[in-house]
Amino acid sequence: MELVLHQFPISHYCEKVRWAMDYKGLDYRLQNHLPGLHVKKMRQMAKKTSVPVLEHEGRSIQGSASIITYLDEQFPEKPLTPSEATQRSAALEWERFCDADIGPHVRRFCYDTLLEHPKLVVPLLASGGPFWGKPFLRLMFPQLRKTMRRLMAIKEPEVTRSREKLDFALEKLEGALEGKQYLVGDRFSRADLAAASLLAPLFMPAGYGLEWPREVPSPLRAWIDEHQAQLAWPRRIYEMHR
Ligand SMILES: N[C@@H](CCC(=O)N[C@@H](CS)C(=O)NCC(=O)O)C(=O)O
Repeated sequence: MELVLHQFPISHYCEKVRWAMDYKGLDYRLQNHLPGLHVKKMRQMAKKTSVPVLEHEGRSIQGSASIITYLDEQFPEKPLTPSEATQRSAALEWERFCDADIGPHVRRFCYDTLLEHPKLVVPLLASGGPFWGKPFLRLMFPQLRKTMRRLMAIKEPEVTRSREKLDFALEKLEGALEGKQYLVGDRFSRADLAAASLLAPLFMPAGYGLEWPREVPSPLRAWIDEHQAQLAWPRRIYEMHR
């Protein structure tokens, strides 16, 4: 039966699942939602309002980590979860860290700059949606920006805290890798996939499937420029596995 991924093209948690499904070579359909207008549909399908949600054989699985576990159970070829117990828990622990300590901070940090540039951010938010999505979000933008800033606490001192969290996370990754190619063992796993996809908005890889802005304004631009060396590893993971 058909696999349907409910998603926002801009969402890095959705990219995590897109990548997992592409890596496994699965056939699936993307159901894109407009941020804000997704709430009702998600509530009908799952407990929370967040995307990604995967629909398959009458089941709805919400949350990128649960979806990857489900995919590995249902489609065991090209596993993303290591089979050996110690490596398996290490990979799951890395993924938990990336989901909690990278994903929300990348999002807050990026939106803090992008929400001040409606011409850049509206096309990203409306990407892949209905033809009226862009004019609709443009019209609603002042309210949308206010709501997004409130829901994701995109304000000081939280933005500064997120920047510190990202600095810490990049150092932690660097320390764990120490010249190795992968976070767990000697093969690509959900640990690397989680880290690279959740950091991806900071280096904007083509494989993500979003038309990234040509110019990124500062302070985001300045931070990205300063962190090029630390972003080289996730960039390479994209080049090799996406
Ligand atoms: N831990 C969740 C996080 C998902 C998440 O934060 N999704 C955001 C988009 S990046 C979302 O749907 N926000 C709107 C909402 O929660 O209603 C996962 O791994 O899937």
